[in-house]
Amino acid sequence: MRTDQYQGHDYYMMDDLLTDEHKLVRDAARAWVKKEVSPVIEDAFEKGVFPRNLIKGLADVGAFGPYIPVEYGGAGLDQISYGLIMQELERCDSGLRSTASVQSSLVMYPIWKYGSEEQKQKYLPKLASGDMIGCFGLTEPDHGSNPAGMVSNFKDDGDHVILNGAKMWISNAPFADIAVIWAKSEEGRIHGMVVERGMEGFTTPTMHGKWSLRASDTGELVFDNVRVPKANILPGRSGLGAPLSCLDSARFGIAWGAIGSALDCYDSALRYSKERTQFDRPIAAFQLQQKKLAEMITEITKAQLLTFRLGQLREAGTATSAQISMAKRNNVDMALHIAREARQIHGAMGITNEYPIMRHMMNLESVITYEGTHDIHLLITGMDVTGENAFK
Ligand code: TGC
Ligand code: FAD
Repeated sequence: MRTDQYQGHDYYMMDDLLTDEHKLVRDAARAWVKKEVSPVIEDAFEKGVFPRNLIKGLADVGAFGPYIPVEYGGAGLDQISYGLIMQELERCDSGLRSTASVQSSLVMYPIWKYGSEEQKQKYLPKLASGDMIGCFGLTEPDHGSNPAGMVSNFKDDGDHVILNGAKMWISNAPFADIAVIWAKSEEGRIHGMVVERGMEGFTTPTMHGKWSLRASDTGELVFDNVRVPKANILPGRSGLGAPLSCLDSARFGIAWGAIGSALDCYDSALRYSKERTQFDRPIAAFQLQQKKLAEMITEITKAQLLTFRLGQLREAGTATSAQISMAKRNNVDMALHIAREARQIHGAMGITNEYPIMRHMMNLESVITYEGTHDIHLLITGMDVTGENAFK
């Protein structure tokens, strides 16, 4: 196992734009990742399991609900701090960031934004401390990019509802204590509700066979006449806009996270190119390798600038969904391209687990698909600039 030598790369002095708190939060997350996660991540990835013993550490570095107010157990930080934590986690592994972004933006966020005061008090502090883990069920076997077509549904039954249907590809499902899920009422309106492990008829089978995001557990959510108390329905908002607003928050985190993967690939490639000698020269001295490295740091720097500005807009409450889509799409694609280039710089060594490159590359194949595919985000930008809907 190699030592994690990563130090960060800041070509345009972005650190000058950060506050002391931002740097403190980022450096704490980085130090924890290096000490606790880097030594075990390759093994977890190979075994295909999320290392659950990391949950407490994730909570301690503020990765669960960074921007949720302190009164609900969150860290009360701003959006840029949230982004920086996601960047540090994904610098190590996208699966680690996934666990944190699902917990923060897809479970805590909807409860905080749309939950009753009782729901907030009941769930948020435990989610923030990692004593409870949540998952988010929107995607169904036949409805991925088009969640509006979902068939999961519930019927009125006095002070309960009866929930039926199935969700697929759900991060953290196999071990989550609760699931924030989205289903249609008898009137066909989409509502969110909290389904708890142990409710009769609720099962969470694990999905196997992934070549990507292996250090994250993925599963199904199956609802077979589950009696859910009406008190578990999120009262604050219904309609597709409710889950999509949670995606805005998670996609924002992914835009930052993808920069982390790219930085790690660049960092490894730069170091390797200086160490590896061929034809009596370090390969870093060859123009073709310099082209790759120069383009990598250029693209990373552009993504850092785009994402920092997005963080300012998000903090001001003025970032649009389309702006978030642009950053998610650009940064994940940028990171995947850099991973492929970095793999080549490492030659044959690039395909081994001695280096993080192939793991990042495989992970990014999920990241470019989940939270809205590369195509869907392009269509969101296309619709925003033309006013024409090319989805349907
Ligand atoms: P459309 O008619 O455009 O919109 C329906 C309503 O929603 C509003 N809206 C939004 N609100 C907040 N944020 C957004 N980003 C929003 N986008 C749309 C919209 O204004 C409208 O409101 P109202 O009041 O008029 O009803 O909806 P559509 O059915 O045409 O779909 C649009 C489309 C395709 C962009 C949307 O369905 C979409 O984004 N699809 C992609 C699905 C997706 O991203 N799924 C992700 C599942 S979760 C996941 O992947 C977690 S991975 C976790 C991890 O491990 O990190
Ligand atoms: P489809 O929607 O079937 O798309 C297939 C292809 O068709 C794509 O290339 C797509 O871009 C293209 N396409 C679709 N519609 C159009 C169109 N209108 N125009 C042009 N092209 C189009 N979901 C959750 O709800 N919760 C989770 O926690 C979660 N975690 C995930 C974890 C992993 C590891 C993965 C891989 C997925 C996860 N997902 C989760 C699901 C994810 O959000 C979906 O996979 C994603 O939204 C795409 O849906 P799909 O896979 O059904 O692809």
